Amino acid sequence: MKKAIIFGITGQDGSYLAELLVNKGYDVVGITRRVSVPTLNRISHILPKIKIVEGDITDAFSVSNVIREEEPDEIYNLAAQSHVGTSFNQPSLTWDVTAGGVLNILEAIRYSSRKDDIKFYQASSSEMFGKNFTVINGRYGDVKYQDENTNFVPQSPYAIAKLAAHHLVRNYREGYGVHGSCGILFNHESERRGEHFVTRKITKWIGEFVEWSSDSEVDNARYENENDMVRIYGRPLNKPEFPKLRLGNLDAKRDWGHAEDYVNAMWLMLQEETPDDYVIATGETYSVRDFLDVAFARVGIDDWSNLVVIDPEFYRPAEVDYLLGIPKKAEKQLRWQRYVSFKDLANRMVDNDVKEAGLQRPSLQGV
Ligand code: NDP
Ligand code: GDR
Repeated sequence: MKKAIIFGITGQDGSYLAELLVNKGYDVVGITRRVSVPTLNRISHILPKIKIVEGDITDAFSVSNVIREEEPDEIYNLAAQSHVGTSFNQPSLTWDVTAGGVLNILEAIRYSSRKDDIKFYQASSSEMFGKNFTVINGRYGDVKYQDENTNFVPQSPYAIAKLAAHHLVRNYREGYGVHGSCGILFNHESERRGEHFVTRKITKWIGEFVEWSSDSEVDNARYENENDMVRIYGRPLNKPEFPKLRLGNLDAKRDWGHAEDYVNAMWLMLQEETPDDYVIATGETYSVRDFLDVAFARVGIDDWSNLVVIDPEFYRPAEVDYLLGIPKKAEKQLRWQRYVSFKDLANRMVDNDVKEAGLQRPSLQGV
């Protein structure tokens, strides 16, 4: 039976990867950092089947200890300060975790007596391409895309830290023979996506808005007309208006897939004899505005313009305008493919958040 260590098991990808590996019969060891509130909710359903070890990726001793004691066959590093916007406000922390943490793992592998038995996966990012893309002249005009040959021009402290880590993996691969592969993953989302990333922020808001709207219908139905309310309460019962959805740049374009498809690519990379780097993406790009269109349409709202407010707070000092990844290398070499379309992704996320908002209703909880 193979054993895998996952750094970042409590995150979106960590939870899906842990499920995948458990289903494949792996012994899974997840590293979690000590925090004052529990962060295990995404993996609570598989906790009996995995082992949790406390550790922080910035602590070199805890990293090398766990690798020595657990003797893993595969190590997946998904741990990071992964929010691009936050990285502008906390660049130092982002650097320490997202770049320094990777160095700690690589050093532990380099000095391990089992160095040649360990395969390492690093979560690199399409953010490393930043504002760069490759252009080809297609039949219908120019096509802009990124693949393994596109140069990196990172646009944020997060992307710069990821790029440093990416080069460290290459350096340890070439210099010390570490079996390290990097997945250059484009944006991938899911029902488990963190609530501060734009897709989930949108679908979570929609869920709560739908719930609020249906609640006000109940309120309205309770009283046949305004006079009833005045008779009972002395005034019409106007619910406070639902706060608008506050967003930043709606024109940014991303290549969005589903996390479940993407964790499979991570595993496939580590089954290869030779370590390498792969772009994982859908080959399609949509703007934040497009995502809003699809997500609102799912709940029957065609015009969302009155529900969304542009708030400069959510603009970034430097933006990545355009991402469209070509995953040809992974499709050919790893036989990787994705199954969830952009529309299905948005619909699944909206359905989940509408359902979750409904479950929060006090009446349903019997509170
Ligand atoms: P999340 O933000 O959901 O998860 C990040 C994980 O890192 C969490 O488990 C978090 O733990 C953990 N972590 C943070 N700091 C530390 C630390 N100091 N020590 C140990 N663990 C730590 O990210 P995703 O699951 O979305 O992404 C996984 C990885 O892939 C990240 O590295 C991300 O940068 C990268 N990536 C993600 C993409 C995406 O679109 N999702 C695309 C490309 C790359 P805790 O729960 O305690 O906060
Ligand atoms: P990104 O994802 O920065 O691509 O990084 P995010 O969802 O944060 O932003 C995507 C785009 O939406 C714009 N945007 C907003 N973003 C957020 N978070 N909140 C808003 O209110 C908002 N309004 C507009 C952003 O400006 C941006 O253009 C994600 C992370 O998962 C990284 O860890 C990962 O490496 C990359 O994807 C690939």
